[in-house]
Order: sequence, then C-alpha cells, then structure tokens
Amino acid sequence: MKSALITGITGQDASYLAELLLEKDYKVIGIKRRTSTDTMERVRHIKDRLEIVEGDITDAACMASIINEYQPDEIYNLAAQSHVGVSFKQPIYTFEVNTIGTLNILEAVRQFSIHSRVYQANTSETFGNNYREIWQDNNRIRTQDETTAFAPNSPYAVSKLASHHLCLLYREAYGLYISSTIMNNHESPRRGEHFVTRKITKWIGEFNNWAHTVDLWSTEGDNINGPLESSFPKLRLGNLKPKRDWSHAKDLVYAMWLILQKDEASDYILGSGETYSVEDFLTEAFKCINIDEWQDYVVIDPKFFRPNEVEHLCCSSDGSRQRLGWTPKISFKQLVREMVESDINGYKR
Ligand code: NAP
Ligand code: F7E
Repeated sequence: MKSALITGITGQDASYLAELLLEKDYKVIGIKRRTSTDTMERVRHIKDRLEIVEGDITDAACMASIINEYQPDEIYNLAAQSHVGVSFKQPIYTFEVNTIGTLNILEAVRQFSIHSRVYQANTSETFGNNYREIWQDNNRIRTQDETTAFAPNSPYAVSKLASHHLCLLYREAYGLYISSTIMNNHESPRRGEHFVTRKITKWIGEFNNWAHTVDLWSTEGDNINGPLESSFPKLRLGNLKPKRDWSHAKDLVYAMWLILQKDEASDYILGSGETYSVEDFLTEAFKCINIDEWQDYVVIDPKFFRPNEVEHLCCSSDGSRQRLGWTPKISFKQLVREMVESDINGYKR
C-alpha cells in the first residue's frame, strides 16, 4: 500500500485529491492546522478513512517530525495562503506560508525522507502580465507556456515564484524527486467563498432560492427592482475584465497524481487552454437561472479591485498534456452549471 501525505487537507484541491487516492488504495495522511472552529467540511465524508495530523507548514520542527515519522511515498504540498487579493494586505504572512512553508517541507525531505516524491502546487499568477502572441485560425491569441518569462505582480505570485525556484534548486542540488507545477485557476462547488467564481454562484444560489420563496418570478419582472433593491442585497464585485483559464479542480488533481507517477521529477503547466473573462463567467452563471440581464443584480465595488491585476491568463499546456497523457474532461459551461446547481441545492460538501 502506498502512502501519501497531503498538506492543506481541509482545502478545495486536497479534498478531491484525497478521494482519488483513497480510491487507489493509498494510505492518506492529511495535515490540518489547529483552528478554533471546525474546518473539516470538505472532507467530512471521508474523514474516517484519513489519518489527520495537526500541524502547520510554517513550523519547521513540526514538518520535520511528521515527515520523519510517516516516511510517505508521496507528499502533495497544497497548503497555502492562496488568495491573491489577501496577499496585498497580508504579504509577510503570505510569504511565511507559501515560501517558508515550502522550504520547511523540502528541508524535512532532504534530511529525513529522501525517497519521498514531492508535488508542489505553484501558479500561473507568476506570469503576471506576460504572454506570447500567436496566430491560430486567423486569430491572434495571447498565451503563456514553458517559454514565457515570469513577471509576478502580487505578493502571492512572488511568494509562489520563490517556492517554484526552491523546488528546482532542491531537485538539482540534492537530486530529490520534486515536481513543481504551474497551475491555472481551477474551481468547483467546493471552491472557497471569497474567490470570484464561488462568490458569484453562491449569491445566485441564495438569490434564486429567496426569489422562489417570495414568488418573485410570478410578478413577471414588474417588481424586480423594487423588492430586490430593498430586500435582497445585490452582488458586489470588483474588476470584471480580467480573463482566466478556468478548469474543474477534479481534472487538475488527477494530473497531480499522474505527475508523481512519472519516473523522473519535472515541471509542468496545467490548464484548459481556453480563456474567459469574469464577466463571461457572470453571464454564463446567471443564464443558469434564466437571467440575461445580470447588470440589474450586480454592483461594482472599488473595494474588490486590487492594487495590481493579472489581465489575461490562457496557458498552452500541450507539452505537459503529452508527457502526462492528460486532458481536462469538464468544460467551462459544465463547471459553471455544476457550481450554480450545487449552490442552489444549498452546497452539501
Ligand atoms: P485552498 O482551498 O485555499 O486551501 C488551502 C489549504 O491550506 C487549506 O486547507 C488551509 O487550511 C491550508 N493552510 C493554510 N495555511 C496553512 C498553514 N500555515 N499550515 C497548514 N495548512 C495551511 O486552496 P486550493 O484552491 O485547494 O489550492 C491548493 C494549492 O494550489 C494552493 O497551494 C494554491 O496556492 C495552489 N493553486 C491553486 C489554484 C486554484 O485555482 N485553486 C491555482 C494555482 C495554484 P484552513 O482550511 O485552515 O484555512
Ligand atoms: O480572482 C477578479 C479578480 O480571487 C479572479 C487563486 O486560486 O487563481 C486564483 O487567483 C479575478 C481577478 O482568483 C472580484 O480581480 C472581480 O482578476 O477568483 P480570484 P485569482 O486571483 O485568479 C490563481 C491561479 C491562484 O494561484 C490563486 O491561488 O476576478 N474579481 N471581482 C474578483 N475576485 C475576487 N476574489 N472577488 C471579487 O469580488
């Protein structure tokens, strides 16, 4: 039986990865930080089949002790302060978790468990506003790939780029099996509520259910701006123009597992290869409840704008797909619909 240690077990990706590894008969050890309230919601359904260990990746001694004790075959470092907007307000904390946290794991592996294979979750945010322009079917396409220069423009992106370089360093200098992956955005019904996709679908779910309770639809629209304005708070968002390369988290965690099954450690880029703006996501999500004019329900609030923005992400992951024999299976439209339906049903797990 193989063993896998997952940091950030209470997070979105870890919940899907743990399910996958359990299906594959792994012993799964999940690291969870101490919190004063329960954060196990995403993994409650599999909790009895996991070994949960309390620990914090910013604590070097703690990570060394856990890795030394379990000697895992595979380590997936998915713990992070993963919110880009928050990183502008909490830059030092973001570095502690995303950079020093990675270093603590690499050092623990170097000193106590050199056979462990490590998967490090890094990000396309590290490209900042760099892209390459190519011609495809008579259209000019902006894309990022393995040759695109890094230009991180948030504390989050800088912390993750440092983490990426530490992985390359530890692999090269000590011959450890460390694979670092540049992942594009991936979402699901389990996405944190402060990321834009889930913020939108959660609002739509709550609004839809409220509208049915007050029988709003039977008024044939006449009253919409009246009762809505006074009774149901509008959805407040920031910049709707940025474009993202959105996939389903389930597709990406399958690639994470494939990456650690390769004979040699390497670096990868993962994404859908398609790009949509936040506005596109909003339009598609409102369509799921038969609303075309989302503008009536949304307020643009400067509070949600960031000091710096990444305007356009659309990664070509052809090289990585070939090496892994992987392609994402869930389309953008399917993803949006699944998230909206889950939030209409009150999100269970
Ligand atoms: P997430 O839902 O925000 O989960 C992050 C996890 O890290 C949570 O379980 C959190 O615990 C834990 N954590 C935070 N600080 C910790 C610490 N000091 N010690 C131990 N655990 C800690 O993130 P995700 O979306 O699953 O993403 C997984 C990884 O992929 C992250 O490294 C993220 O930066 C990276 N990534 C994600 C995306 C994406 O679009 N999802 C794209 C590129 C890269 P609590 O539950 O206690 O907060
Ligand atoms: O923002 C805009 C915002 O916070 C997406 C993380 O998983 O992917 C994620 O980072 C876009 C940005 O994700 C709101 O300005 C507008 O342009 O959902 P997000 P992100 O910043 O792309 C990368 C690859 C990661 O690595 C990260 O860990 O949406 N936006 N209005 C908003 N964003 C938020 N959060 N809230 C708004 O109200």
